[in-house]
Amino acid sequence: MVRRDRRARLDRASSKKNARQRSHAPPVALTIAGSDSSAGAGIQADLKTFTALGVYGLTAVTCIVAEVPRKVLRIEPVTATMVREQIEVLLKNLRVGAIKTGLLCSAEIVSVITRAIQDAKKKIAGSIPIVVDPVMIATSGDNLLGPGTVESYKNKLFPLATLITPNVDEAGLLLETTIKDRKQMETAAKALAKKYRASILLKGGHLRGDNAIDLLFHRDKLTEFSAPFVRGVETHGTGCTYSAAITADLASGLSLEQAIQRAKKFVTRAIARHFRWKRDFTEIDALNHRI
Ligand code: PXL
Repeated sequence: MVRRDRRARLDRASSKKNARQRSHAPPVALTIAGSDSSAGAGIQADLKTFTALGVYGLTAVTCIVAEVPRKVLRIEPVTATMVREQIEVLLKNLRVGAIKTGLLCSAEIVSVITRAIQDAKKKIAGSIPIVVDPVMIATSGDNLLGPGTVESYKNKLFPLATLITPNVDEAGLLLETTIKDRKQMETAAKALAKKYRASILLKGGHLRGDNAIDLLFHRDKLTEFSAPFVRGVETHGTGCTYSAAITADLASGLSLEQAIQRAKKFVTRAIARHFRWKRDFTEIDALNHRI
């Protein structure tokens, strides 16, 4: 009898120990973005990046895109109510360490996201870093936004952002100018930071120099992040991957500069170690998110 009691006690202790060993609570990040059927950009790229960087990824889907890297066939938005409810239920039930936004499709969706984040912020002590990747035009050149969406970004979502991550084309569109060199990048990053009272990471990859140079304007200080430009690779999803990596690192508690430095290395490596499939006379590339 005594021996059986002892056995039961040992069993209970050992199953508690096993449960403790099995359970793990990694940092959590939320992406509010579109679905890319080819899985190189959008929520698919974000989730792969979060996982590679040790962060548990949550998603609120804004729209569904039928596409392959050089061709967008169709974009279908999710209803605004559905977007709001995905965000609300996640922010209510999980401790989200950082949020990123990607493709948001329409002015109405930008509005509901802004409201859902504002409402959550009122309830949560401390602030959640918010990374806004202002996705406007696909690498293929396709316009991805409905009418009035850019205005909605400017008036509603940007003022909530911790960091905004435009490439030179998006920054040019926002400032109604063209950005052709490093000097103009500097002026544009400062102008956007002043206008929206957020930190700006202006990505210079589209300028196609020997190095892919990005400029961070944060707390009145300019910092450069540079990596050798990887040529000859189709870079669909690079922007999503970069901003997702920054978000993952912020969720893990890194400072903004540290997060960008690590994310830049991650995205450069994902491009350099890309996948390539050949079929008939075409090639399809994809970033490699495995580290
Ligand atoms: O790379 C921009 C982008 C972001 N998100 C989704 C996309 C694309 C480009 O096509 O489809 C869902």
